[in-house]
Amino acid sequence: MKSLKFAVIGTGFWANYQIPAWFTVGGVELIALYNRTRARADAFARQFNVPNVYDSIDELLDHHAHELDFVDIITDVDTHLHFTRKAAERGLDVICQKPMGPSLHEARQMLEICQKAGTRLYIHENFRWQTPIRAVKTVLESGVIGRAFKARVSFCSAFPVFDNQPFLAELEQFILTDIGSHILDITRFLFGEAQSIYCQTARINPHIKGEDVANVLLRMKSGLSCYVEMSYASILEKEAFPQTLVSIEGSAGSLVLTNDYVLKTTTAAGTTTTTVPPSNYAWADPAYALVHSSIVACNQNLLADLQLQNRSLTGPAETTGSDNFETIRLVYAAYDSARRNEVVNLTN
Ligand code: 89V
Repeated sequence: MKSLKFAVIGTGFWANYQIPAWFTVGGVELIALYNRTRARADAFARQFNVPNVYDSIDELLDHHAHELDFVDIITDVDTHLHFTRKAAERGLDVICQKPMGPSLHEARQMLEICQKAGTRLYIHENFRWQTPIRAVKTVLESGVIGRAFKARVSFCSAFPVFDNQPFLAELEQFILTDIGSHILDITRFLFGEAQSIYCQTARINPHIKGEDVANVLLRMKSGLSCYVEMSYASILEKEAFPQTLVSIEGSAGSLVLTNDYVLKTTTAAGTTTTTVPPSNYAWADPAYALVHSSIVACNQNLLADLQLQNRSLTGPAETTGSDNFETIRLVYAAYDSARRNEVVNLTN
């Protein structure tokens, strides 16, 4: 199968890992880079041997849209609609970094623009692709713990995330967009769709603009009750960054994904313990190894869909634009609930 040609839009922190992850997956050719600051793009071009560099998206597309198959947008959330529109208008398929958009309205516009242009929109949402989360889903679907009725999905950390991503400290809406877009997607991946949501938020860190704590209670359509907690203000005995810890109780047992990728399954027969660590890649940052390894799995899934010649077929992609719209809908419903201090019904 011929390699698909793509351009990377945005050469910031995550491009350091998205690009090598594409090279690990293979089957793609990186033709061009865009960054608003050309010097940053030049540095990436030298590092990754990319032939064409631009600080104008229009110039990049004027020169290369005819040969490109897709673009990989790895920019700040406020520019996702802009770059999605630019690519879709040239008939290019789009992979866009999470969170999908800075509002539900802009996320919906991204969907509509790509649908109108007949191009495919995918969201690079990789937490559901983490090895431990796939293992939790396998145990859950085996039926060994019976019908799940209660769960907790937890991302609580004191990791200095603003050191690598200073723009996060400027977001008026921080942890629900940055982490909620991840772990609410894990919740949907494990338990399906939600019918109601209640959320409380707080800002503990005085040096940031947005909330750094959010506690969310979901009632899923299955009847399961799920507590989804996220914090970058949690000073705990064991720093778990960037792990998402999960506990699920069912009618025949329970499972716990705890620190250091330990997965315990308990039934009347007792408790079995396994470890489900991520793959390691030489290009990954050890502090982010779990996240960086999931970039490869996510890119592999999206590439398999992009390679489908028959565009009318429903491909294997899990985090399509329309699927991830349901995740971002939970993010902004959580803000709505916190603002009103009310339960928000999602099934209208
Ligand atoms: O992957 C991300 O969205 C990052 C992190 C999880 C590190 O906060 O912003």
